Amino acid sequence: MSSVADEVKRRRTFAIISHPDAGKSTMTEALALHARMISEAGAIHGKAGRKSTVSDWMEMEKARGISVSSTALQFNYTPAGWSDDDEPAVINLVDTPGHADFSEDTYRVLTAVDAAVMLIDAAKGLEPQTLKLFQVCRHRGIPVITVINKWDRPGQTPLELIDEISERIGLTPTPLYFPVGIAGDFRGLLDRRTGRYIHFTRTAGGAKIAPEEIMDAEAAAAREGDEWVAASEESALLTEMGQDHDQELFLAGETSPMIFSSAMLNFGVRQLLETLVELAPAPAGRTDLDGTVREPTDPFSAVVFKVQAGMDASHRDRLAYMRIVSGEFERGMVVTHAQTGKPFATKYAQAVFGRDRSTVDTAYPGDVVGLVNATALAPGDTLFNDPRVQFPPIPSFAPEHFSSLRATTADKYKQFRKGMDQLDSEGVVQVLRNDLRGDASPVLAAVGPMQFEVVTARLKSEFNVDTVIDPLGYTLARRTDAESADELNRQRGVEVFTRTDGALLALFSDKWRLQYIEKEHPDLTLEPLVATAD
Ligand SMILES: Nc1nc2c(ncn2[C@@H]2O[C@H](COP(=O)(O)OP(=O)(O)OP(=O)(O)O)[C@@H](O)[C@H]2O)c(=O)[nH]1
Ligand SMILES: [Mg+2]
Repeated sequence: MSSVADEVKRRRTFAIISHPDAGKSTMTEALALHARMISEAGAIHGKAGRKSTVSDWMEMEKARGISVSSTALQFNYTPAGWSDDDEPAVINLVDTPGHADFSEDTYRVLTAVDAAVMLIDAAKGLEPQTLKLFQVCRHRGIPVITVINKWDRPGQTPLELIDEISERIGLTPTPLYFPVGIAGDFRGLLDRRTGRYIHFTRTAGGAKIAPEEIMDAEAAAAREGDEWVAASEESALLTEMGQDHDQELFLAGETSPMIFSSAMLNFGVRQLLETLVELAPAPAGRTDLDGTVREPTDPFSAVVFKVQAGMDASHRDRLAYMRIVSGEFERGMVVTHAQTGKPFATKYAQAVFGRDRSTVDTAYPGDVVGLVNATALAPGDTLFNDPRVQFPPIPSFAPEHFSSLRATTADKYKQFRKGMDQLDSEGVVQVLRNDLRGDASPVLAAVGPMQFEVVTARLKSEFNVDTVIDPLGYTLARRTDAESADELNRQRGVEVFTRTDGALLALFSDKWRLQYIEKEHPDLTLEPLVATAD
């Protein structure tokens, strides 16, 4: 039997993050292909080429081609240089949605991983969400590996992209591999640490692993001519500027190893996977509410970072995703739920691979495990075996969009109510209620309006209820108390609600209204909600 310490050493747990459309789900799929978890990229091939990826399984995601929810995948991978006797590396990967409206989900994932892979579209460079996410990673001390993706399409030059990141983010890229061929003419990668050249060959539709030929500099120069010379010179320039990989600086968040890729053609994907195994940190301890660090080899503990239902049309169960922080997990073990102090049985524990799942019997720090029908669990919760531990909660974002929701027919009230409770507990939106509006038309509070579309789409597909959304004229919320509620309700442009967690929220039409009321009634309780990640 291997020890917990050995198991920890071979695990890597990371999120793939980026501005929308940089290729996260395509890269996730490419990584799974390289680990031979799927035999072809593009799970469904339609006329228009790839239709969906292993991580985008919700109807709305398939229809729109965007990810609206994060998805976890676990797989084993044996890097090229490892022998068959070595236990493979265990990869826990979470594909996140790029759209800002779903950034709360992405943020929760970032509280549960040890590293992040940041994708950047070679043509677009830094985009608004890229900047925000880099800041979140810095703030949380998450080391970042940067991937310049879509190198098969025309884009900026490598040095332009590197400069942009250094200057605007203050993070120094240290490319491990340098592209040979300009963006749009992707021939291969110069491995800057060995000086060798990796030439890729395209496969039909990029469905299979791209064959590689590895050669020395002389053979590369003979084959690629000026393109090789240009790559070598630019790489030498980076070395002169001190932009070579340094593990300590990477872990300290000062530098970021960089790779160039085409997730669509499967170029640079093996290099990313091996970089993750070689350089990304293994699971580390986590600081609890008292400031004590729970080390990976301590008794079992885990954090819940996501709750999601409706994965399977035939059984609408609810899955709570926990990331194991410490100790060995054995299915069936009875642990304690820190928030309630109650025992929690883990009979139905599953490893997840997109929408597929399989029973998991043992798991270790870094692993993401799904607990089925864990209705008591919410994002941010802690599970443990003695000694007791509780990790800090995940702050929820301050909503800025508010709409009322109602079913179009009265006869489906029960399903409507059930569906709302479900989506509320997952944190898809926050649900607010007051006596005036009644239970039939709760108010939904969201970070971005696309969350409302997810609500209507899921109420339809999972609960068979047609609903309509009516945007309300409120733009910001403050936490208040029972003493202040009456006065606030008398004010124009203000309405008080109870959130499901019991908090009283006052909604305001705009900040001027809020400022005016604060000035006129300085005695009222009006506290800002926990700020967003920025
Ligand atoms: N040419 C080219 N297209 C790519 C590459 N990677 C992804 N794409 C395409 O870019 C589009 C977006 O890809 P996704 O993988 O869905 O992007 P994403 O980052 O997951 O998007 P969100 O989850 O919505 O943020 C799709 O049409 C992909 O086929 C690449 O390396 N080269
Ligand atoms: Mg995606």
